[in-house]
Amino acid sequence: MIELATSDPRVKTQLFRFVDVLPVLGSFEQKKAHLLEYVSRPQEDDSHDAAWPWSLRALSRLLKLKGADRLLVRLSDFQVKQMGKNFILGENLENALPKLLKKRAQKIGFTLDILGEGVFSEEEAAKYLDRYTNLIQELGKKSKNWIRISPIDDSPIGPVPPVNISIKVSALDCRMDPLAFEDSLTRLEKRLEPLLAIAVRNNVFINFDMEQFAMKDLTRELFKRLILKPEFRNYRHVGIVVQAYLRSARSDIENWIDVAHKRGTPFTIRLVKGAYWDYETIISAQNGWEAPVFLKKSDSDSNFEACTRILLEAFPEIEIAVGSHNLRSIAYALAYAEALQLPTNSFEVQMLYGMADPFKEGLVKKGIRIREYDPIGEMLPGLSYLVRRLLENTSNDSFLKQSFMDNTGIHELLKNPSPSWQRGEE
Ligand code: 2OP
Repeated sequence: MIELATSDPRVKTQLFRFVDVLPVLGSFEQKKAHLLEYVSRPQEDDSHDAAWPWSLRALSRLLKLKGADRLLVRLSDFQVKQMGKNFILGENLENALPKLLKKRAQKIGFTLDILGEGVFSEEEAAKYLDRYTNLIQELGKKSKNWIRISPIDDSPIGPVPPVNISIKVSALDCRMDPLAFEDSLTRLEKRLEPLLAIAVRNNVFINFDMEQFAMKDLTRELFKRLILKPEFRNYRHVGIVVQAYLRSARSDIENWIDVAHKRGTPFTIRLVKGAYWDYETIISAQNGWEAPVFLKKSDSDSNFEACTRILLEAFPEIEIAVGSHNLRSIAYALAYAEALQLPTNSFEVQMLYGMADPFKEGLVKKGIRIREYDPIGEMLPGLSYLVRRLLENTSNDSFLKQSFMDNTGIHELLKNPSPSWQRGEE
């Protein structure tokens, strides 16, 4: 499916539209009608039929054949569900737990995320808060009997909790709005305080995920206020994300270093490139704003390396989790840590479930602390997550596509991502 999507941008768009709507479709007729609509040339496309991608034309012809239509609808249903399974660990903790323990035995730690973001009602927000509370309590209790595994459960400055949970704060409040900054903060603080207290009691690591740029400052302020409270000030096992595709990433990191200084207890920063690039560029273009993200992939890659340097140099005041599937970015972090003579377990590398598995194995062999981001939940609340994964895996700039589909050579993959301003382009 991914190969089909990368064949033509129009195929990609139509396919994503179908994936996006499929989980809410019930009957065969509904599914067939939507599939037919998406494979057919849309009215706004002013070319002629022969110019419409052949794969979509072939599908549309098949869908009109009696008998073939049933088969095709079932096949696409199956394919989308399969694709979901590739990126979602399990529907609930019960079926995910054996997989998590197996991974731990292979020296791959986890951070568990409950799929769902940007909720629309208070009822839904309360449900997520409840689910996170139960998850922390249940896993915290169970993990007391787990054996410690090296290197994933150890860092030079102390033990690392075996249970690590990633939270998207937009799942916990339906009125989270940067324009109502203080109001949103007050509500979210009230919801997250008890959650953090339970995490502390159960020795569970809590990570705040980063979402759209519009929510960044709110999420940062929330995290900052919480971790500076007397009851959480000494708790090391909290973390937040910095997205290197943001032009503000470096100054945000400098701010975090000041916070760490003031706090006196380290916390973790997960450095990622960022998963909302398409969204950010489209929203800013639509509004006539300057994009908050770098427009060239090499600029994000190069900024990632600069941020890696700053964060590794800040150890042990701040701990870094390098979140990437890009061989060059990971290799850079490893090499820079070595140059600083930091022990190999002073940082971790994080990768998503279902992506770049051979790299995970390679890092385990090198004795690196590696953690997998494992989402649990159902397809419907997981759709945005799935679409982000599809976008990543089908982007022409994607390192994943280059490494695992295009057979790009190792020298090319490890090439220095020289930023465009050095080439006089920006
Ligand atoms: C995302 O949800 C992994 O947090 C990242 O796309």
